[in-house]
Amino acid sequence: MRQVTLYGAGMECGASQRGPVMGPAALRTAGIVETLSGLGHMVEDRGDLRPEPVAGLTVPGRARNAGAVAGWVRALKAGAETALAAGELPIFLGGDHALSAGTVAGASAHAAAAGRSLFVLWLDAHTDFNTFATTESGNLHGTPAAFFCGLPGFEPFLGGPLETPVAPERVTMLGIRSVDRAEHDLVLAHGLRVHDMREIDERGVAALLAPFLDEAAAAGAMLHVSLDVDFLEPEIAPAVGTTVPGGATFREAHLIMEMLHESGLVTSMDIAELNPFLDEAGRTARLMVDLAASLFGRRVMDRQTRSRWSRAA
Ligand code: 6HN
Ligand code: MN
Ligand code: MN
Ligand code: MN
Repeated sequence: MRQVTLYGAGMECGASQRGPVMGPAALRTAGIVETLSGLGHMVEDRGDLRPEPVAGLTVPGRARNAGAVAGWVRALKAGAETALAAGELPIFLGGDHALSAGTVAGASAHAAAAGRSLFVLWLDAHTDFNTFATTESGNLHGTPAAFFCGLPGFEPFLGGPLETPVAPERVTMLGIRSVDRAEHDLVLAHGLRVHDMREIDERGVAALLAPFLDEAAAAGAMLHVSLDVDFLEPEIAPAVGTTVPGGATFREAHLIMEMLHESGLVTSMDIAELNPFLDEAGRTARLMVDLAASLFGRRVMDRQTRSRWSRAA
């Protein structure tokens, strides 16, 4: 049983299309509170966060809505730190993926204060590793991973440098199938563990995820999971503005969630990029809630074998 708290983060200033503002409402309508409560957790919906006002910010180059995004990043960083310090397991309901700049920064600040390391599992079609200098689109939802890994040039987000960057070798990305050219070179140079769809096809999600979870468990680490709707195959998850064909299947996604539950390691989570304006009668929102249910312990059969993770729930 976990103390789970939900925070709406209906930002869309980091994306190119309108609609993610409705993401938190759609996840609530799809029953996220009732579903997680029904699995035996203490669930509290804390409502929607609000961006902090950020004035007088000028940013050279292409980046769009930097001031508005910075306001959200600051509010989300504070929200994540407060929730984790209170011993809660926060789930942030997006909202575009720039929200993770704040949530992961908050989780890494908390982990550093607690003397623990932070591991990040990034489930996405994209690496979101652009910087203010490399972004081609200007959409800041393409940048959060570069920010929380401490790449330079992100001072507008917090009004100064990020003090507790995440070590790139503690970041595993799964589902990748769209990376910009400059972004690609940055990802390789910084040593993130990026598993593209081809690698999933060849080796399977379990073989890719298990060693990462083993390592996090051995380190006594915290684990943040960031789930972008476009990680999934668009045929099963159409409600996102940045669909890319060839995504993770229903079963691959559930298996990842089931392994995460079994690991007992997850300490915070984002559900990002849901755009209900593009959904088909709520089916993507319901799928996201079902995936969260798997992460929080829904299963068909109790396992007969012992978990491979010592801290298993
Ligand atoms: N997301 N690499 C593209 C860009 O605009 O920088 C796509 C970003 C997608 C962002 O999926 O959260
Ligand atoms: Mn993303
Ligand atoms: Mn994406
Ligand atoms: Mn990208």
